[in-house]
Amino acid sequence: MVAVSLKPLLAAAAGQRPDRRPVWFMRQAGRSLPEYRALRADRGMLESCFDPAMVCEITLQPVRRHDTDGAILFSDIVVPLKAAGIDLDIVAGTGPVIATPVRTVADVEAVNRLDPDAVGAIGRAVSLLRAELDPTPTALIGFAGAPFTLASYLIEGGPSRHYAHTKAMMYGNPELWHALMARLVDITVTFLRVQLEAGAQAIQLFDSWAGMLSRRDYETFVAPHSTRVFAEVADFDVPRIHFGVGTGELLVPMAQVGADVVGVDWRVPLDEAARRIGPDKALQGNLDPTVLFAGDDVIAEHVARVIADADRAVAAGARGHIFNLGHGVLPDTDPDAITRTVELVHSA
Ligand code: 1CP
Repeated sequence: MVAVSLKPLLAAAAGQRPDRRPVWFMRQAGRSLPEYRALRADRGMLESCFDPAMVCEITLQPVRRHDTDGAILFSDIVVPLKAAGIDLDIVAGTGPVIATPVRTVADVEAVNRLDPDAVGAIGRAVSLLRAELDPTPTALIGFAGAPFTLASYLIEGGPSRHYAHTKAMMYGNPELWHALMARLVDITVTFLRVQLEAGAQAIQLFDSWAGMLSRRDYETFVAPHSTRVFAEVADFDVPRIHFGVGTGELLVPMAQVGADVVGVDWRVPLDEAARRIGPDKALQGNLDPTVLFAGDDVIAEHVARVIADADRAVAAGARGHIFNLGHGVLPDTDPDAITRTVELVHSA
């Protein structure tokens, strides 16, 4: 029997040495691409997220253009909340906006379970994508927002700087906090399972704003819930990636909630991240997204440094490296800078 070799991203996550270093970019699908802006010109964001053909096409755009090893499903972390009946919109230039912020017992009790059929369109998009991607080296990554980051949008009502209402509930009414988090775990697990059952080959749980918390608060108010998310999808044999911004102080507990791959932002060099996390986790990251604005020579220098840091991390026991940015592609990024970055990573 001929051994079927894993796609590079899956191989790196599994501790094998793929023939090319896998690379993809958070927010690679979206406003940095003129073909995305053209397609979205007359279609709302949420409307697009529930249209399987649109999701498939937008997910594939950056893969075709940049030859990335990961295709991140085009969706949003608030899509399962919308499908569970929460009145919200994704507003251009702002992000998710919740009609009635969730702050009281009655508000929390109104957060319902997610019926898998309500995200059936996302499952159908995943199936379409698998058919397109199976002959290629690119793996399909499904995702969800982690309970804390979802809670922050629900409680604040939208993007926030200080997370004052979120932390006020966490500290002031821990019982209500944990009740809300438990409901968000259920929604997140359903959303991820729909993607996994349809064929997602890896999943990423975005706890984008967890870096606002101290380690102690993370361990008390967040870790048990994120642990349950990973545990309830553990029957699928796919790499589980976990990422947040500004989480240098949280790398240890975030690595312990059940991820195989830890995403690291640009603040902590990957060899230092590996030292903190310990062996046997793969690392993902961590080029500063603003470097893509600094010209080819600077990009080459920073890509080489990230790769050298990653190689030291692997030599010290990290399971593998998936190249990515330390956070999402900024909307004004020149798409050619992204393409050149992929070429640099693949030729390193
Ligand atoms: O390539 C991709 O990554 C596209 C798919 C994708 C993903 C993985 C989108 C499309 N959103 C997300 C996840 C997401 N959404 C996160 C986690 C990743 C991260 O930290 O960046 C978060 C925090 C959100 C919430 C959100 N949705 C924001 C951020 C608001 C804030 O608090 O600063 C925004 C701006 C959105 C809207 C959105 N989501 C996605 C796109 C392409 C857009 C822009 C919508 C548009 O085109 O008008």
